[in-house]
Amino acid sequence: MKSLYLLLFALLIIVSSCSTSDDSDNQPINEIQDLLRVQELENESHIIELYTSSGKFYTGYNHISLRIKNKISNQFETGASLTWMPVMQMPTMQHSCPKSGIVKELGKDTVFEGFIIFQMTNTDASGWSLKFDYQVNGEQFTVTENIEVFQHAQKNVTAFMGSDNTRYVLANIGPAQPIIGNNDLTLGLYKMENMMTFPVVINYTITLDPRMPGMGNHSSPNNTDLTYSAVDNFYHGNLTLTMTGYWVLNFQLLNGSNEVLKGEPVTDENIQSSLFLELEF
Ligand SMILES: [Cu+2]
Repeated sequence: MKSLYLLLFALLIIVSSCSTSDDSDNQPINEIQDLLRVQELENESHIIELYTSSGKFYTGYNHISLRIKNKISNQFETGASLTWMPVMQMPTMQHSCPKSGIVKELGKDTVFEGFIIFQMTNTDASGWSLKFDYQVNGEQFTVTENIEVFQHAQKNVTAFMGSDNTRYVLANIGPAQPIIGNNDLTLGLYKMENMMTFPVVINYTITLDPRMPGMGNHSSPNNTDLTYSAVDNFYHGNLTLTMTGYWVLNFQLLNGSNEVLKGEPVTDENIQSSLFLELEF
């Protein structure tokens, strides 16, 4: 009887250890954890899956992850080089918007990443299309489809004309999750060179004056002007938020010669700069 128990016990160990090792061997590594699928773009060869943290595209900065599924092998491509072109069709013309290149996500086998900054959209989310040109194993592919871009609740991006007669796009990149205290305010600044080209503007200065219009338009201490960083091609400064709620981030844009291109100081008479973004947390 005792030996029977021993035998059962031994079998139990073998079965459980087998199933454990099976589980870990077959467990697919979920490379898109915490992301939601926005859309798929399909041609004869591939399905390109687009992901964001919200599952939607919004006006402003969108960090986008994507995978390329091979329709014959049903596998995700691990090696590819991609470019993309977002285009908005307006009644009389079309234009693009600021965007990054597309690179392989660090530490991932099948996921690529980049960002797009949509500076506008139609109220029904229509108007934009997204085109990919990409290369897999030396072969060239392309795919284009309409995408939906929804209006963000806050003004998190602004397109404006500077006193130098240049059109600019300024966008809030981060913090994604603002906190009470010090925040690394990160902004993207781009020049509209033409309808399709939006290069990064370097070595300008963006002054910062955050205000709470709902509370006597008070500001906060220890804010710093934003300066350009060649590390990530964004502008950084300290944003102090003393409480939760609705804030207006008032800016002035200064060029390399410290000439003001857009925006005014906030005073008792002028409660808001003409160059501003909104933030609510
Ligand atoms: Cu447009």
